[in-house]
Amino acid sequence: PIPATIALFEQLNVDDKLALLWFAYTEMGRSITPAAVGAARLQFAEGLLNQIKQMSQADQLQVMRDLANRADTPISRSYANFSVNTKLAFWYELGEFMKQGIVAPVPSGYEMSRGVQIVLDAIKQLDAGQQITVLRNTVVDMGFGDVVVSSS
Ligand code: 45D
Repeated sequence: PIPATIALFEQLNVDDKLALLWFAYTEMGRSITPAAVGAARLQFAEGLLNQIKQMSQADQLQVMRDLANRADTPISRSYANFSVNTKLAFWYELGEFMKQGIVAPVPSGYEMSRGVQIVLDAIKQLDAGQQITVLRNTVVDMGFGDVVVSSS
């Protein structure tokens, strides 16, 4: 079920990928404590996160689209150098920023597409460990450049 779920995710368009991450974060993020995500891990992502904080809302969204789209930008290149858990921690932190109003939110009336719903439902069927594996796989290939082979 894990490879199939990842394959479904890969078929989504960029905005649907962002939407899927967002709903996965809002629904599963509750069970992930910031302590588990680890301040130490976020240290590596801090420069990028601070840069994104300073941007206009339109640019913030563009950065996230570029990452999901694997566009060749300086930020996408920096992101590609993170370990997989730092990539997850980075997205988690962006989700927190969105909740706090520091990063542009998803519009309140936004409704997920059928494709997003299908992938979200597939993820919900998995156990917690499998869900994290799927999420790792969704974020690991984002950004631009060589994928760091590391499980840390
Ligand atoms: O207008 O280190 C749309 C542990 C279109 C422990 C949009 C772990 C319409 C060890 C695209 C919808 C295993 C716990 C707008 C780590 C529209 C460790 C915008 C794991 C505006 C790291 C959409 C951590 C946008 C885990 C902007 C599992 C969407 C972390 C943005 C999981 C979505 C984190 C964002 C997840 C989603 C974070 C920012 C799933 C963030 C998701």
